[in-house]
Amino acid sequence: MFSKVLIANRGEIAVRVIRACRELGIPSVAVYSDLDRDALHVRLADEAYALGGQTAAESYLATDAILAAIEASGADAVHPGYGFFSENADFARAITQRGVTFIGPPPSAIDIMGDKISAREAAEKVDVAGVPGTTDLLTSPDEIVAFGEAKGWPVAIKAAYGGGGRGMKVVGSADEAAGQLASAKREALSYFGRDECYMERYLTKPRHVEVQILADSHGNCVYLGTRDCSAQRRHQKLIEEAPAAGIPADIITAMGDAAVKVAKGCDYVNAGTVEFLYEDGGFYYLEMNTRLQVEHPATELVTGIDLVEQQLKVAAGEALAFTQDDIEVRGHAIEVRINAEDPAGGAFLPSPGPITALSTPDGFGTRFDTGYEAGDEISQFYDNLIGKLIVWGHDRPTAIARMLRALGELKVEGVATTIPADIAILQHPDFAAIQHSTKWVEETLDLSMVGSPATGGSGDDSDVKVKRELDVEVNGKRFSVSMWVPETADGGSTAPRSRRKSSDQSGGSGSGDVTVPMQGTIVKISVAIGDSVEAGDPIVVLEAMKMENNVVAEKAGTITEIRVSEGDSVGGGDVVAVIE
Ligand code: MV4
Repeated sequence: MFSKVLIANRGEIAVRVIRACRELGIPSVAVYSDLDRDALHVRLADEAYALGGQTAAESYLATDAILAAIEASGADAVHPGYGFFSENADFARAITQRGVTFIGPPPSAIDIMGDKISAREAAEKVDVAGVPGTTDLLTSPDEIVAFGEAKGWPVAIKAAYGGGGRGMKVVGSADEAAGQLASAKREALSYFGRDECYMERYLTKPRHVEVQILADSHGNCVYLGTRDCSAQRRHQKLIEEAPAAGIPADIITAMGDAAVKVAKGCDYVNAGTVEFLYEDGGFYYLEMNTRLQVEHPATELVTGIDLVEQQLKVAAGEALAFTQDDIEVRGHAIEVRINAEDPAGGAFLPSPGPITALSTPDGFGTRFDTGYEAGDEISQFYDNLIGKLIVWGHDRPTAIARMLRALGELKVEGVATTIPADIAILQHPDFAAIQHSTKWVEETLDLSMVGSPATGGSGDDSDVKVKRELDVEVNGKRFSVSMWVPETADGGSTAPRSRRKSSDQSGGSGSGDVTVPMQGTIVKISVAIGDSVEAGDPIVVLEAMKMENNVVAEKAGTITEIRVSEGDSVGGGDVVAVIE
């Protein structure tokens, strides 16, 4: 086993890995940016080294600073967590050359799965079917028309060197083929620097079902059941569950076998996830994620297998201590991601800032993984995951009820969170009946009743009110009351500042200048000059804090100016469009 493990990450996943190391008796080393000097992962690790810098690029992605920390600490292995260096084959090679173990897959497996066409070919080679389509690069819209007429519409055009759903275009009929192909190529070029595209049949109501696998360096590979991650918006998962419910046992077995074949086909070692689309009883391979995923705890709760412990053991060269027959999926687990985002009206605007109060749920079958404590700040420079609430129940309805109970106990103050949207999903009859698909949150779920937390009524900033909780006792009985008091009425206010500017959907008197709330990249322009818009209509999509955000109109009117193009970088406060 390793003598010291450096965790090249931050937040809840760094804490998760540090805990696994401690349980195995392995000293852990944290690294930290200037903003994370007092972060939980730094306090929990046995040693910690400064990387310097604030943004991810200046700190957790600064190869030289990480290599220096490895050198200084004498760590003999690095756990990359997820994101950052976790799927970076060059980083894995660089540390391996220094005699340090990368707690992850072989770099060659990362390379194969990092490129969509080679990932599709890797599955074809082991007879695992993707969505019907081609691995040939598209050269003309005529190919799309021929495919659509033969196999049926719609057809999806995907970027060969893309990922994460970016650059995917849907062609509904022959007359859209040329326009959508041109648009797909343009987007692929601007995001990925290459414009090659291929096509597949487009599935209109798929579920996102993924299989957790675990492989050692002795040729053993097992699957640890499925997860359903269909409850997502703009490719950000909101709720994940294990197992994927309502799928016949023989299909689950076939998916598991397919996942193991794909993993073995690329000589995989480590925990990994093979993604499928599931529709009308059929499943289609999509891609493989060559890392530990955010939603891994859902699998841990139904299998009893500690995935980080297993990652450390297989990276150290140990053989798996169990076979496929030993693995049993018991009961049902649900994970809810608690993000610092304001879901008011379905907008999901990032809500960075200090967490003024954090009180986490507990009780039977309840787990909360976080990297924050009250007083810590969610920085705009990193992802906005505050924590993950994971529950286990003996069946799915029990797990849903337990999650709703636990969410009721969870209190996060100072930042807006996704909790109201999570509750709306968990209480929805479609979710209970497993009638949701990957499109469901965006197309069916109604979040118009979800308001911003801790903001007062209408008006300008001079009468901003904040919510105050107060306990009172009346005739010996305890009551909790909420009061909305002017923000300025108490100097020691720790309540959040109003986010009205970006979240108020009701008013029509806002500014005609459409500004972005923070630095990021414009990934989509949703309007054209001359369009008439209502207050609350999406104008552009801004990618910031690793997620896509709708920037909405503050007032109704006509678009007279658009000052940005897709792919442009913008700073907080920049005007991107004008409404008159
Ligand atoms: C698809 C699809 C339907 N048909 N491919 C989006 C992300 C990328 N990794 C693959 N994605 C999709 N590919 C075909 N042929 C629907 C999606 C999709 C999706 C997939 C998984 C999870 C969420 C999704 C949300 C929208 C679309």
